[in-house]
Amino acid sequence: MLYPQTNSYRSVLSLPGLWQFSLDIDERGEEKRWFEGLPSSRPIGVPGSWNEQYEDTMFHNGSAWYQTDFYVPAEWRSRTVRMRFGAAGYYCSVWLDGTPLGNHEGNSLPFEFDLSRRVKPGRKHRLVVKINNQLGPESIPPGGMEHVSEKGAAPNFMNEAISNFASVLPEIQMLPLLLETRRQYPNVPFDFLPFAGIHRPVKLYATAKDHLERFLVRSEIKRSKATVVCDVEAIGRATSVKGTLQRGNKTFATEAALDDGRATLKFSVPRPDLWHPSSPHLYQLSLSLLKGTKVIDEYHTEIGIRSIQVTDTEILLNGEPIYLNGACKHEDFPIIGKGLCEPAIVKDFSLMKWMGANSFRTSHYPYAEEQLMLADRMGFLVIDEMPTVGLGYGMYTDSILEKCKGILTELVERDCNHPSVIMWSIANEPDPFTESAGDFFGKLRSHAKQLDPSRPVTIASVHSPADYTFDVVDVICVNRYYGWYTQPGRLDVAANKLSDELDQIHQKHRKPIIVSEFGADSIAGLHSDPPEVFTEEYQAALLRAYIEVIRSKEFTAGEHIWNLADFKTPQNYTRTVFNRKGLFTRDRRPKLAAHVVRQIWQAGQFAKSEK
Ligand code: GCB
Repeated sequence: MLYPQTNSYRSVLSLPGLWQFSLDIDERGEEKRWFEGLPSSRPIGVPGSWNEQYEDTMFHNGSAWYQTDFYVPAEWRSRTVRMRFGAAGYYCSVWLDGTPLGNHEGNSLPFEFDLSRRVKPGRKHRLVVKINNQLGPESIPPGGMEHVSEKGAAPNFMNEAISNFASVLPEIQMLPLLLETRRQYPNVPFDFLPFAGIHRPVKLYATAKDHLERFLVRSEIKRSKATVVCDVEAIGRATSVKGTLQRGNKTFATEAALDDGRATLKFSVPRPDLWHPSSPHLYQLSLSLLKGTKVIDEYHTEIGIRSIQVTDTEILLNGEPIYLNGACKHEDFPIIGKGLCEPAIVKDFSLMKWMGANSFRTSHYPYAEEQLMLADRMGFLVIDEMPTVGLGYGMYTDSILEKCKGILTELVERDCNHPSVIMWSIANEPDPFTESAGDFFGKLRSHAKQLDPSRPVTIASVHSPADYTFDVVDVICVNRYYGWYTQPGRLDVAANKLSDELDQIHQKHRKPIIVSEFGADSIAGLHSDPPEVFTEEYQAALLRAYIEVIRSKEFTAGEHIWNLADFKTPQNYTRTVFNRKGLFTRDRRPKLAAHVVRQIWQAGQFAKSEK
């Protein structure tokens, strides 16, 4: 599924704006045939999550309906026309002119429908979308377990989690308590608001009947020469495909015949300008699809030439060690929630540059494609994460594995042409204590390798060295909160614990380690001397202490602070409306920690930053 674009052979019609919206409080919308048209409605902004647009939608847990009307241009007659949702969910059902188009499950990846036989120039079309955000024990991510366990249909995985933690880590007194408090509203086993709605643009696009369907790009670099390989798939009766790769005044061209709709283009690029965060060189790739000598479709994109490898202590980018410094993010902005807003993305990226960051993780789900486009251009290394957060506790079944494989396939297909994406993260903090975890994630890792042998695989883990998933990954990512959830106020003890644990993990597994989350909440404007928890000073001191420890190890490959900005969470008594571990407030004003970390990153303090 290619990202829609307008060029001489393709056109895109986007449907942003004020749609009509109605909550389906008693879940009778379908019975009342709302798919034919909403009887009453109020306006809602699309794209955007529904949560913060009205007071009564913030915690709405159930169905809601959207409606809009559109016309297609006259030139679209006898073209292939598709409707693509960048992301909407969690469960989404779509009707066009009162009849079903299809369904989709999941909140963060695109899906599309073929409308070629359904739309006609000159006719007004009505699009109706029903979204249900009730997560369950089989949704990815899971949720709503309280409701399920009442019916006895699934184990109460929170209780299981608590006893698992207690048996493996008896010293961590706080964790069971914390998990207990995560009986939160909405009741989800993760720490961000499960935003719902049509989060990303809905676009109609038209192509020729015979068209380019997808292409995968990879590069092989040997000495001072690169070979860029592009596997192309086309639909219809085209005969060949031509490609050009261009940067500055250098252009490389090649052509291949299609065999059963497939062709492989190979570009030889001597002395390539390699992509790197400090010099994110991009090449313009243009593909033309031909029937005989006639061009019938075209697609233009940017690619980067770079390689990524892993040793037992380092990540190598273009053969040189690279150290990741940055922050994890969320798709979370005031009012728009998870909704796509390009200015907000630009703002975050500019803040990350201001700090001297070179990377981030898409915690805890795939971000909008526009974020990756910007990462390619601005030079950020991205750990691209699946929406598999809060997994475990009775979920390691064949059917959930198949679902996860499907999600991973969609993710790799969507993102694998981005040079910024250097690693796949196949989960955040799954329950890792049973062999079934090792088996489940082992299979998911093999699937990732089948889809894309060129990138390392990781899992962001929160648990102790007794973690089955450490065997499965290429790079170990650990999320650690000593000095916050445990040893509060004791940064000296916390630093020692972190240091000892990192040594132990590396000794046992001999893989590079990224500390993929660490941080402390701070309420902007709250100060103390000596630093106490929740103050800006404590947050800054904790981050400094961690960075010093992490950089003192020769086997660490990165540090990702939790989080770039404060973000909205479900309600529970450990959160004051937001998770406040942001370097910036939710409206992106810097806290003391942002200045302190910026100084460390910009000034290249501590050994590793010189890498
Ligand atoms: C974690 C989770 C993240 C939470 C964070 C916290 O380990 O991965 O989703 O928000 O801790 O602040 O507790």
